[in-house]
Amino acid sequence: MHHIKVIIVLTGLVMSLLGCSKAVKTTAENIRSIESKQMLDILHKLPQQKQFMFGHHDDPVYGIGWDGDLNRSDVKSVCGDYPAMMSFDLGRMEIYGDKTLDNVPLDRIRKEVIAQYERGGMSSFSWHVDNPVTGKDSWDVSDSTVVKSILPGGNNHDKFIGWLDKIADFLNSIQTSDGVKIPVLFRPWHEHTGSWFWWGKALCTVDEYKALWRMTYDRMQEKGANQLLYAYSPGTEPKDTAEYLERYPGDDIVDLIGVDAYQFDRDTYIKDLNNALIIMSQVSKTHQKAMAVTETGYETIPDSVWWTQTLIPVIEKYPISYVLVWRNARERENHYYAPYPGHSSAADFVKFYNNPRTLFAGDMKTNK
Ligand code: BMA
Repeated sequence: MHHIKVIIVLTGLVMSLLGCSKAVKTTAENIRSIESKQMLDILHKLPQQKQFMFGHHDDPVYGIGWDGDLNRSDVKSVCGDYPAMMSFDLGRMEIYGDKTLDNVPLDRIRKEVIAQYERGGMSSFSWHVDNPVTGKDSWDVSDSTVVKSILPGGNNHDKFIGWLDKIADFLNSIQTSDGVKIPVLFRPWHEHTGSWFWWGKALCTVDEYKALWRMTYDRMQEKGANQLLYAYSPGTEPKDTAEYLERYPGDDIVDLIGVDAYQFDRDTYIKDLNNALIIMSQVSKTHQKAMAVTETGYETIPDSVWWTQTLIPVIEKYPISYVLVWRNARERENHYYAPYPGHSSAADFVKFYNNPRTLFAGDMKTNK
């Protein structure tokens, strides 16, 4: 099974080397590192091959019944391989300096991103950043002037630039032994079409939100973090392309467009995810951006055939580069989105793994 996948991936690579695949246009091309452009090429190529990566948040750092073990992953324990895409969160590292809001040491994340790159996989970063005005968390929406106050000219601008610098310094420190900065997907200011984060829709104007992105991007560039690709990740609220793009910060900034969508009620999930993916397929085409299901899942997966009977039938219709499920919390009861050994959906997940369309880390080696 995985031989087939490797052949398909290899064929795609040869085709792009021969220049047979369509060139990816981006106005930002000259300000991305060689490695990040290679990563972007792969993100564009996979859907042309009708394949997508499977992703899992905080996959190799903790899971159900374990914390911090080396060479461990609930996904690997179930199917034998790591996800092709891993995501991590930078939240509260701007305060703690050495760990994230979910108590993951930054040194460990650095090691895992390097290991993931060396095995041919990819990593992505979200940022559940604290509220810089109140000192509370990302979910503190008590004040609707926070975004304005951190923009240029605002009272908290300098403080926030200091936070951005900490993010840039950390991402810049993730390097191979040859000193190459490892390309990663940066996905800040996510789910902004809802109003549960301090940068959400009801908490700032369209222009303020776009300026927040521009400031973030410009600071990262000033700090030399040209190994970053950028993902724009609304929720399922937008009903059409105009709404999806209402706060889009610009083609010169964004490399990948996404959606964060969780299942509560099955019919609603299927309908909302389809709607979002239809909209994104149009935007992806007209703006020439890669697209992905940047966060999804069904908490505790209380449906033993969810992977093959709900998730795959929806996503396989669209040109996504990856689908990523959220974390398997070790410190919170019933907050997990990937199976672990003995879970009722484990057998179905192995079927999902064996589907020729899904890519795990071992399928990506030829892409490096
Ligand atoms: C949320 C939850 C929180 C976590 C945050 C950042 O969706 O999982 O428990 O702190 O993501 O990882």
